[in-house]
Amino acid sequence: MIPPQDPPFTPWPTALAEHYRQAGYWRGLPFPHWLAALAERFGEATALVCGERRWSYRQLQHHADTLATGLWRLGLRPGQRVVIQLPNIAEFFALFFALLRLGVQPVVALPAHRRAEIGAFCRHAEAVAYLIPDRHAGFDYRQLAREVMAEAPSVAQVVVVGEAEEFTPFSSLPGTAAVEWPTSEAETVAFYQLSGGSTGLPKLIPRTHDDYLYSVRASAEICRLSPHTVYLCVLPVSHNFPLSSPGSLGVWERGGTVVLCNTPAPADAFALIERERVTFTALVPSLVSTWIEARSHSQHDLSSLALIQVGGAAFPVALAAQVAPTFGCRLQQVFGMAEGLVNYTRLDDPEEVILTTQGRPISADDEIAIVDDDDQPVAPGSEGHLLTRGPYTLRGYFRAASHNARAFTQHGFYRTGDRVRLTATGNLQVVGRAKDQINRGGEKVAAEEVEGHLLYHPAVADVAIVAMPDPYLGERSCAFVVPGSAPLPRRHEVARYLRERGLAEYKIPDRIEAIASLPLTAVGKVDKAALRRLLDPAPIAAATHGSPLANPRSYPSP
Ligand code: OOB
Repeated sequence: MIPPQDPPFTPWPTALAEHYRQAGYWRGLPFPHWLAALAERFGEATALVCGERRWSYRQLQHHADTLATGLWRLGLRPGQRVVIQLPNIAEFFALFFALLRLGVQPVVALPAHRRAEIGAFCRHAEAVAYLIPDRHAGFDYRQLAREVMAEAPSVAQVVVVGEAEEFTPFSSLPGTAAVEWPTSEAETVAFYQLSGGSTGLPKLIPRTHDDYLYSVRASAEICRLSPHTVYLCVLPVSHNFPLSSPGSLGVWERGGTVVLCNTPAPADAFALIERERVTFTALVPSLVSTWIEARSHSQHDLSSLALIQVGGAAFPVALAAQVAPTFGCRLQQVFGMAEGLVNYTRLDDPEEVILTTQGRPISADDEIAIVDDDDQPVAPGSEGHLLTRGPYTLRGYFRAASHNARAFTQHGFYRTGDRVRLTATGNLQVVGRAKDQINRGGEKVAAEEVEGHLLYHPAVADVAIVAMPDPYLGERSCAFVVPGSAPLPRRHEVARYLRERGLAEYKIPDRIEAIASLPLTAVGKVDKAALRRLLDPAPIAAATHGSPLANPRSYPSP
């Protein structure tokens, strides 16, 4: 049996949990049993395509089992946590399911994360191992692993897919020794998603077997997936959107095929769509722009595409309207969060709903409240803060008691930080955000985290980071800096400084502005709305570094 959970996991209240079971949402099925049932049911069908490799459902399960044996031999034990940071390659799933088989809880990082993020995840989760590629998109993850090990003493093992150097090669793991697998309880934590965050500290989102698999099953139903579905996974494989909404897991739930695309270039994605007769994919809005632009000079046959999902960031109506005509397929908007709640427009919704709203929740038991600053419900149709609770929305972050006190109401509603309105058709429209975050083409930047790093710079006396509108990414970030005694550093110097501190590239401010002092609100907080008003509305070009999409080294993520 798996040892008891860390007390900081906040379970659902007993009565609600019972209701979710009675309603058939939670089925008591842990991931390893789920995968075994799929292998039984869909056996020789193709589950996964990665380059020239094709794994059947049975092979996927076999890889997971043999790897679990190897991880056990390496000393991994149930209840431990492991940070996994892999790009869109088959080994991600083999290792993810192997860890779940062992009852070890993966913490799924994004390939773009660097020392500051990975070090913080490893320390916070007390991770015992770190699983990486050798190199990806020009970056050497083994060097990162050395730095992480130096600052996260719990990390005793590093497993490398590829050239391992001093670490454990992935290729040495598979074993056949019979190991008595532990039984995971379906209502316990299966793995941790990462929060987009709005504070300086990393936050881990516990996802249970029961709650996650419910969201996967219901999403696959809403999207009408079938054994004929061929899904192109082009967003980072571990992110909640391409993993479970319905994503790779939803495709497997229905016996379909997942095709992994490991580069952000539209030409590569188009070639895979043509070769594999892809029917379905998920994109962020900035990637939609890139694809539409690339489509005009591409000869690829994309006629197999039946559905494109778009989510992760605000999606302008004018852009949404171009999807169906350009790709000859249906559009679905998705408004979700790694914390749980996912909304979809439905496939048979009127065009107006699909183009202008972000849909409605998965579950009849997703409770939605739209409230004012005093937590009072707003008038129907008015804008307000979105609060939610339900059968797959977390009740508390991992080991974050004081943050949890603010992030949830006393009745267990999660404060999403999003501002929404409910339309007359019963759909949500995301109209803005109250959380102190920049949504940079779907990549979430917590302002406070970056401000915290910048305050260490000797020339920075004070700093505040705000979002500025961007025609391509939706938003970019601008740092207003109150210079200290030294002159204000130039943007590339700031970028170099933040890189040296180990911050992911997408968090580096796109623009730096000097300001004599930061404006304050009546209650003495930095007035970010006033700072946003100071920004030149003209799009900035020369001052910025490349977008994650234009830059082949990094990936867009929702
Ligand atoms: C998805 O998950 P996260 O955790 O990276 O980010 C969640 C946040 C939301 O709270 C919201 O602020 C923003 O991303 N967001 C959207 C949006 N979808 C997400 N803002 C406007 N319009 C949308 N359609 O991004 C995510 C997780 C599962 C499915 C889809 C997206």
